[in-house]
Amino acid sequence: MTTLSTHTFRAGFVTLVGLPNVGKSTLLNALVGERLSIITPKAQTTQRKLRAIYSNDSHQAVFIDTPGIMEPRYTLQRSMHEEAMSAIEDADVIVAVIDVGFSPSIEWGISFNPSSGKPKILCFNKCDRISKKELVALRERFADLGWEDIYTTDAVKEVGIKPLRSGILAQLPESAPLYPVDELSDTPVREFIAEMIRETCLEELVEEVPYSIAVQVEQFKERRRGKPTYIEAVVYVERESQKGIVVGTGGTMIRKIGTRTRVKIEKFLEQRVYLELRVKVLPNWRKKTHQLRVLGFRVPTQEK
Ligand SMILES: Nc1nc2c(ncn2[C@@H]2O[C@H](COP(=O)(O)OP(=O)(O)OP(=O)(O)O)[C@@H](O)[C@H]2O)c(=O)[nH]1
Ligand SMILES: [Mg+2]
Repeated sequence: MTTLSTHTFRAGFVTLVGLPNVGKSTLLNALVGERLSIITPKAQTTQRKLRAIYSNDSHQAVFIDTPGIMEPRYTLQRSMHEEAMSAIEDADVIVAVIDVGFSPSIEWGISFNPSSGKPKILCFNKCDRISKKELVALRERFADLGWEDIYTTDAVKEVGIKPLRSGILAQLPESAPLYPVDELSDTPVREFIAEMIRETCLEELVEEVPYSIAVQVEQFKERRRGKPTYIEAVVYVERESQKGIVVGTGGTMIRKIGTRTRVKIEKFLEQRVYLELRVKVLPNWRKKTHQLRVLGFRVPTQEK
């Protein structure tokens, strides 16, 4: 006798949202179990949406990482802001991420109230930064505001990830899988590589320079007979003086960025890589709609 399965599949988009630097990308990577989104100690690391897929035999969550919410001051920041807002619109489940050790983030959580009737989950991240007693008080404060689903995590040490993931999966709507169940992301490999280069730039450079950087991979050629994959990328900066800093005396800085990124790419692709980096000036690209379009960013609505 055959028994019909009564099992319903659940699938949907899960948007992680919050202020810059609260740990959204670290959480996304922990939730899917792969390092897909770049992470740095600097705010405004994530500039566009990134989808990362978690599937098991009954659920599929398509997690969307977003740029941190902020008051935008120039075209790139307006683009980033709209990316975050549109990801909230796309969501079936919204996860508001708070850095419990950072009071503006707590204040943001208190005022965050997406008007949609979508399921909302609150994540108290960086729980290692405050005491248990403070966490209990915070939980009471948010419960009083009507938050029912609250989870506590340390995304770096991957503490509390499993209960958070289960809580999210339980809120997904009934649906067939949205992506093939063995897929991890719909981002092309070239974009992952460009992001890894930008991550190293954010790690190695200081002040305004890392924020003036955009990266494009121009060539990605897999070669036969055990030869390393050939990757050529351009690191764009906004001014000639920044080019000098990124190249470094006698090319030392760009070589360091290249070597460090090559190690990351080789780990990610599980193959040997030859990475060629060039530095070019694209004057004030962050403030120019046309340049943002060319570099593949969302063009802010008012500037289309
Ligand atoms: N102590 C501690 N640090 C954390 C935790 N989660 C993330 N971090 C650190 O916080 C910093 C920012 O993490 P990201 O994941 O890049 O934060 P984000 O919210 O994606 O930041 P943006 O992309 O800039 O909006 C990094 O240095 C992380 O290692 C945590 O639970 N505890
Ligand atoms: Mg991020």
